[in-house]
Amino acid sequence: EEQRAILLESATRFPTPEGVKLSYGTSGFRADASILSSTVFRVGILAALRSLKTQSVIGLMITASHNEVSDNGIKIADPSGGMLTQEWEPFADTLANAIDAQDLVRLIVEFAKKENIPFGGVHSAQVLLGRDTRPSGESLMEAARQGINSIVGAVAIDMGVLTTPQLHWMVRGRNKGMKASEPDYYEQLSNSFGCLMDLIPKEMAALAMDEKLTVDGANGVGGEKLEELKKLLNGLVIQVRNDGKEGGVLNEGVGADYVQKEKVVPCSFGPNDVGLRCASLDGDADRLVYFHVLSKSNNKIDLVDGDKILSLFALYIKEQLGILTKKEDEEVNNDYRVRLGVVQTAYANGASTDYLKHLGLEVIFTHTGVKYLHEKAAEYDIGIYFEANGHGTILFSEHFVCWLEAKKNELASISTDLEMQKAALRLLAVSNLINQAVGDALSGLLLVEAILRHMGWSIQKWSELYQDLPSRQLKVKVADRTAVITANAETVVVKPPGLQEAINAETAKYPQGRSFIRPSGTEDVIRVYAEASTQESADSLAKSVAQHVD
Ligand code: NG1
Ligand code: ZN
Repeated sequence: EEQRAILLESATRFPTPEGVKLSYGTSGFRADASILSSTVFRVGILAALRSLKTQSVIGLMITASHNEVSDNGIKIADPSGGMLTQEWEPFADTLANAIDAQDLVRLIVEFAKKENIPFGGVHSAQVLLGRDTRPSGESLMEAARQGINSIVGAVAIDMGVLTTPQLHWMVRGRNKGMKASEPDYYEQLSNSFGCLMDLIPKEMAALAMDEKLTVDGANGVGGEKLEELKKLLNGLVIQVRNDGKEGGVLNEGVGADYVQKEKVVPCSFGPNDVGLRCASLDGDADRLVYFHVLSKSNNKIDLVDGDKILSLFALYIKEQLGILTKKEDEEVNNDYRVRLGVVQTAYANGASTDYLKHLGLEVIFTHTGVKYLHEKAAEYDIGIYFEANGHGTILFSEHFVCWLEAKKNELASISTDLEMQKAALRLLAVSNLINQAVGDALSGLLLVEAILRHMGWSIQKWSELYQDLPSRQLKVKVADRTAVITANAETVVVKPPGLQEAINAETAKYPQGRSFIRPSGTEDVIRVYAEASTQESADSLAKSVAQHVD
């Protein structure tokens, strides 16, 4: 009863704006920041309930990632550090759209009963809060805090401005009983990066490599965090541009989303940067792409996207696994077959998929949205996933990490094969470096840098792993995007009838043609993707498919 009264009292302070219906999409709730406080307040309540239910630390991140600065959003990190369980998403929608305070309290009490959530302050709940650099973040943080505090026994811990992956990393770490403060994050990343650098083969270490990396911080949180991290790094010189301190606007003409979609240089990069190795982060630093400027005469770039980062990682991991599990050393017991899986979506460039399959790797496709990729990758000993837009990571199963630890010790005591020992150490260092909770531009960037050094490759050489097929993405505004239903990881339209046949007929007209459509999970549009042997054909294929959607 006391709980009910507190909830009712606080909820009346956060009325919902008229006529707004929100849904917890693949990236939580996102909208113009001005209409979000009641939603954020309610998600605060939900996070506290989730913490009570799981008896673990839960995370709340206030960000709208690569969207414009006037937008904001909120998403929940589950105890593992991953996204909120899909089973709770419908309830998130229900809560966000409750019409008034009474309705809200009724729904919460009902849900708590159904889920057996222990109310009444006997148990405690802990929610970690983080936000990106958006100006609206501060007041939304307060709304979230009030939501959390309206559940008896729940505590909100404000971690301030963070990247999305830092917050997820902290949630995961705390629940594993590890040290998981922001300095701990920098320490773990820089130490494991240092390990990888120390393990670079002598002949490669001797090569004169360009130590300098120039990073576009999207005028967001990633730039300032990278400034912290870089103080702890040896052998890598990082220059951050678009750090948000020189008056640039978040995500405006900058950032990974812009660079990947427009394939041009971001602001404050230009003709003088020809040949430099450059990277671009998105607004909350969970996406990473690389690029280099092609010529002094225009702003075109050679984009090295998520697919190519994935390919670089896959190549390196496969190489190290190959060394570790080779049969030559009689004394070493090699009965364990390591399962390595690579996860992509339909947006992966066809050339990348061909390349990965050619390496002999198992490539699996899932729906768009990192929660799907993450879930799939977690089924492997080592699961590598990336979206073409640069969101991804490498997951190591606990079982495999234990095996690696044991292997490392076994090798140190009996084997004379130094190379095998090094391979084990490298894989362990990668598992510590790369964020196990969610895709992380900062940890991804350090791994790319270490691998390029290991291979002795320039960005140009890396980019030549394969040649991207020309592609085009369009979006079509429709009255009802749910009218389109797809199957086979969104590559085939099953409804409305006849549409897939029309797409097939168009696609057949182009050499190496491939095209699919799907309803967006984050915007009110149908997305069209097309690939073909030339840019003109890709453009024209996308256009004609879009006409069938209209
Ligand atoms: P939707 O709007 O469902 O296409 C977009 C991205 C996803 C993912 C989510 C979450 C594309 C084509 N889609 O999803 O990859 O990043 O946003 O932010 O890039
Ligand atoms: Zn993001």
